[in-house]
Amino acid sequence: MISCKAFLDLLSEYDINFFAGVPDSLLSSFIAYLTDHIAEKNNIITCNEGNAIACATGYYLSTGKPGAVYMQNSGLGNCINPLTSLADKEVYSIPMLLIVGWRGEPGMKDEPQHSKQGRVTCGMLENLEIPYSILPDSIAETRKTLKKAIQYMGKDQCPYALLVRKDSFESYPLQDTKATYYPLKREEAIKIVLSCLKETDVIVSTTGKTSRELFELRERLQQGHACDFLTVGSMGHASGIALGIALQQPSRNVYCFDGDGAFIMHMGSLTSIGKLHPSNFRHVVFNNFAHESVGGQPTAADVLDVPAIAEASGYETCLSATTEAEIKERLEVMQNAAGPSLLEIRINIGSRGDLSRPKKTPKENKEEFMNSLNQR
Ligand SMILES: Cc1ncc(C[n+]2csc(CCOP(=O)(O)OP(=O)(O)O)c2C)c(N)n1
Repeated sequence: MISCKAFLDLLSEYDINFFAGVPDSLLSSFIAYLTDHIAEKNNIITCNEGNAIACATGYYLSTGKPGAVYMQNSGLGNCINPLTSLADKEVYSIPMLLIVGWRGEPGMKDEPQHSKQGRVTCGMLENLEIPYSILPDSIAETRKTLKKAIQYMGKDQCPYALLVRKDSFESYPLQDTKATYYPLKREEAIKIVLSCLKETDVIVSTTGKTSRELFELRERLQQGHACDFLTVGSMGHASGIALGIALQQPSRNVYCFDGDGAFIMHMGSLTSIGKLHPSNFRHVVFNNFAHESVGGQPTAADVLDVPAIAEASGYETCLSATTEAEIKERLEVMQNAAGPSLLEIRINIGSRGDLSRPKKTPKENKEEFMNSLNQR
């Protein structure tokens, strides 16, 4: 294991002082350390990983120095286009250090949504012609690896990747949690929303702890899981999935349970929802202003007016709530109005330490869900 401070000091020795990216659980200590020690201007937590490649490109164009982009390997998909058509040496040739959390590394036990990505990560980098090394577990070896990366970026003027295995960094808990003081946590808020839904209402829930909590609550309430589609991967796409369902199943109410980080990651989805305008589409955004599932690093939600964004995108009813009474009252308003509609629920960060993971496989979830929509 290496210390976050030692790694950051080493990057600084090599004149890498700019960071952009989306948090990842394997990198959570290092990103927490950056969040606490680097000014926001030089550590941009971006909406998605492609945007981080763009920010690092802008940094390089204006300083002549490579920056670093951090991400989970699942974020590689979000940045293939800017990697091939912007940073690549056959296009603008922009050096940058990619720091990639290697979820699903072959031989390591991980969740189904990470296994495939873990297996193809090296192949993806090879196809993209991006050279890479695995981050060593001592700072002396890391120094040698970084030297090689810097030399490569200097000579070939293009991205170089460092793959980061599980437990590579010593633990560092985020200090600057930008504490909020709302009455509810996500799990409590989900429970209240569930109490206001009909048995036949469909839920498409987002990546991370939202889906895990929904699964556990359904178990505890003995409600079954057939109407819930748990989007365990593909962060930011729950609303698009819900749109696809809502348009084909106009007699069912379709709820998207989103997180602020996921909502922001593919906020463009709102334009399709506003334009296609399904009356049965109901968006619930559990806004804790953070990427809580992977370490609690802040999102940009503190400067956003989520209901106003939805309204400007063509949604009909757009509301915000913080208390149980407000949630119940505003959900009723939404349920009696034509959609698409959105309820932002402002919540406190936090979740149970013993939260488990869905016991059903994604394919079992899909089969049961399609049965409930009479498609099997
Ligand atoms: C493309 C992609 N990038 C990053 C991740 C890692 N990741 C999983 S959950 C999560 C945080 C989600 O934040 P938010 O939607 O605000 O929900 P919260 O965890 O706060 O409930 C992140 C960054 C991912 N799964 N996929």
